[in-house]
Amino acid sequence: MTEKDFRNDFPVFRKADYVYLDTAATAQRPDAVIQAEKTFYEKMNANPLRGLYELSAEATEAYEDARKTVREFIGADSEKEIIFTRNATESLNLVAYSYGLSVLKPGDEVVTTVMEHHSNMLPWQMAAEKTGAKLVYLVPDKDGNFSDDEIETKINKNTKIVCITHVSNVLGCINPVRKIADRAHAVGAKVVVDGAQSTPHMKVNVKELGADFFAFSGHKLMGPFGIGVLYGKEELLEEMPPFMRGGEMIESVSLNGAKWAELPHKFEAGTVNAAGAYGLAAAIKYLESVGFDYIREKEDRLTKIIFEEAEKYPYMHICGSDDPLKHNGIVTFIIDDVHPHDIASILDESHICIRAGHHCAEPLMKHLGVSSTARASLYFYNNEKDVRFFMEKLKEIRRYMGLAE
Ligand code: C6P
Repeated sequence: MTEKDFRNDFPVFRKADYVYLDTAATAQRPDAVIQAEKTFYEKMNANPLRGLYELSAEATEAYEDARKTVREFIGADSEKEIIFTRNATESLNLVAYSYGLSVLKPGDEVVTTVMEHHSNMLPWQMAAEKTGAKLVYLVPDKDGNFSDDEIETKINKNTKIVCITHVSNVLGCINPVRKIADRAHAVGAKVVVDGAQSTPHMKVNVKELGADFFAFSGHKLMGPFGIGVLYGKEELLEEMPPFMRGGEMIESVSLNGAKWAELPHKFEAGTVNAAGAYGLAAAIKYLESVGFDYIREKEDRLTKIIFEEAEKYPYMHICGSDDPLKHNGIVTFIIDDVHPHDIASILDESHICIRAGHHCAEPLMKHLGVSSTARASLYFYNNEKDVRFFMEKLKEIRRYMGLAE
């Protein structure tokens, strides 16, 4: 595939030649997204869904058009199934509070995995604690795979909800969501998918995945901060009580109660982030113009280079699969005798941005037998120069720390 240089679309890369390897935390924003948010505030700024004047109608139209773009992006049936939230975390909390607390009873089981981000674990711990349901964890092997036996045994007639990340933010593995969803549906359970790390990198179709709920954040796919999405099947959302209560989520209110607004507004209490939604739609259009084939090919090629270089460096140990093509552009690693925070700080001196710590996945760290790790995560705007420079600097770190090379 021909190498395209998208870096020029990003103001941050025009400012300085950052080696930005932290897209799994948040992506850089292209001009198209920054400009879209600016355009919203310059040309259509008014409180949407409320005003009876033209400007407010324009803001409403921009907001609802963005919902349509999101619906098409993830292959949902109806705009009623697309709820705008602040981020994936809020989307997952919405499901746990609204659906989880309504359906779970003592003795029921919620199945999740040891590799979940805290955002798809803590809401379920809360729901289990409040309802007397039990949390059951699927345990992956070192590559991040779940055995058939693990899936068949732990997802059983007691299971009411299965919550799984589509792509791990640490191991980079793509989980077999469809297979797990089929098993969950066979026992009558619903499936909640955390798509925070998949939507920026691959074409997602919520129906093909078998997701009953699917959550993601705008900022990880180059959209603005503060806008996220929850997809939910219409029939489930219809039955669920609101998560938050206040303005715009009602049809009528009396001193004794209220009648909720139609979907999706029932779940969007208060003034909505219309500029964020407009920016998110611009991000989706930009992402689609880059193309998922290009993104996959580029990330795989660059990940392979990191793995080849790591082979020559005995002090570096990569978590997860030995196959670079199973990492979805995420390379989490440790270097013998060097704390991951030192790795990140030393690389920062060369304008290389990586993340270090537990990546909001402490139980997974424990499972891997480490307390923290360093992580480089790639996107299509990275290039061969980035990854070669990163590996060159990485190999100097032990010497820098006064350790044997
Ligand atoms: N992971 C990372 O560096 P929010 O913060 O709501 O936008 O996304 C939460 C979230 C949920 N699920 C997964 C799989 C994630 O990776 C994240 C965010 C970032 O890995 C920040 S901790």
